[in-house]
Amino acid sequence: QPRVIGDTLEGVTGIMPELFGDGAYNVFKQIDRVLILACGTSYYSGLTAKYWIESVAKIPVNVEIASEYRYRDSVPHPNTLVVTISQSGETADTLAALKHARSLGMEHTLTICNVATSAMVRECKLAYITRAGVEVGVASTKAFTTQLAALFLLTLSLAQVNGLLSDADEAAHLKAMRHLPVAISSVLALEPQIMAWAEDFARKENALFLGRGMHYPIALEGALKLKEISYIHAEAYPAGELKHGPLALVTEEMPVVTIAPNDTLIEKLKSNMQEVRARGGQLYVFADVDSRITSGEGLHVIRLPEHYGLLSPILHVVSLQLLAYHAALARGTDVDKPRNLAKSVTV
Ligand code: F1P
Repeated sequence: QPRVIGDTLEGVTGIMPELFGDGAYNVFKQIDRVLILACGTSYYSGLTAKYWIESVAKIPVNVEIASEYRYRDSVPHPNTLVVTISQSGETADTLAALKHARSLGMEHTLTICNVATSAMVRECKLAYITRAGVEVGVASTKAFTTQLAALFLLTLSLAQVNGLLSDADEAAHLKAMRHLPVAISSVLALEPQIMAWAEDFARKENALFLGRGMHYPIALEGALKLKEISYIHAEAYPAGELKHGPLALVTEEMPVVTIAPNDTLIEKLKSNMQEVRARGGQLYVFADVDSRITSGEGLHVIRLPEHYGLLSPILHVVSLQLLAYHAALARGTDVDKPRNLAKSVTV
């Protein structure tokens, strides 16, 4: 992942709409809404981008599960940038959703895709080709992190066109992005600790994942990875939603993975963690270097080495991918070819 993120950012010397193709400036200037269409893991990268685009570029974003979108009477908005996200670029549901959006009169289309020759790239006017290379396994991993890198560039480009990105901000964001390969390498170095946790998970049949804000989609992706490759039933919730139902599931048998970077939501998250502890649930917390959370009875903590601000989802998801991977290995499932799944779903 450090290498493919570096490759994806190769040649990016500044933030500019043209990173997404000729004519992107004119399109970005016209649009005042974003509609993201994707399936599976790619849908979760879209959900993460919603947090980024709304907070940095101040443009409202709607993220739709592509397999459902065309079955709803949605209200089209002409000045919408339709963004499809797809590792393969061949996912039938995402292509059908794109065509449906166009049939409703939304003509500004952009894809974030890994395959330059794919149907998705041919169908969209604008494109950013990530450089994830071929995924060895069926479950998306490096495709997800490179999609996020591309979506962050999109966020900054939209902000720039809207006059919301100062030169100093641009330089700071680019510096942080270029440091991602090093930062991801230091997350990968946590593998022995994550492996020890995975041994516990491998003996369970259920797990909960909690996140808040832009780490909620990362919790969803962590739960999906665990389901896909280890077949452990996992659900993800925004941590504040616990008390509205899922808390009923928490017992001593329930591992609860919590993504807890030291951001503005940390105090709220700590009180959600307390709700779990009070019911005897086992907390497995991915904190970061600054989070003031220490291990104790029923509370296990791994610290990511750097606090990474807006790009923190890209680091945190790698730790969750490793957790799923080692839980699957410990259970003896085939991590590359999960039962019943196909690499690209073209029907
Ligand atoms: C979408 C997706 C993947 C998942 C699996 C099935 O594919 O749901 O996220 O890992 O491979 O397809 P894509 O549109 O991103 O190629």
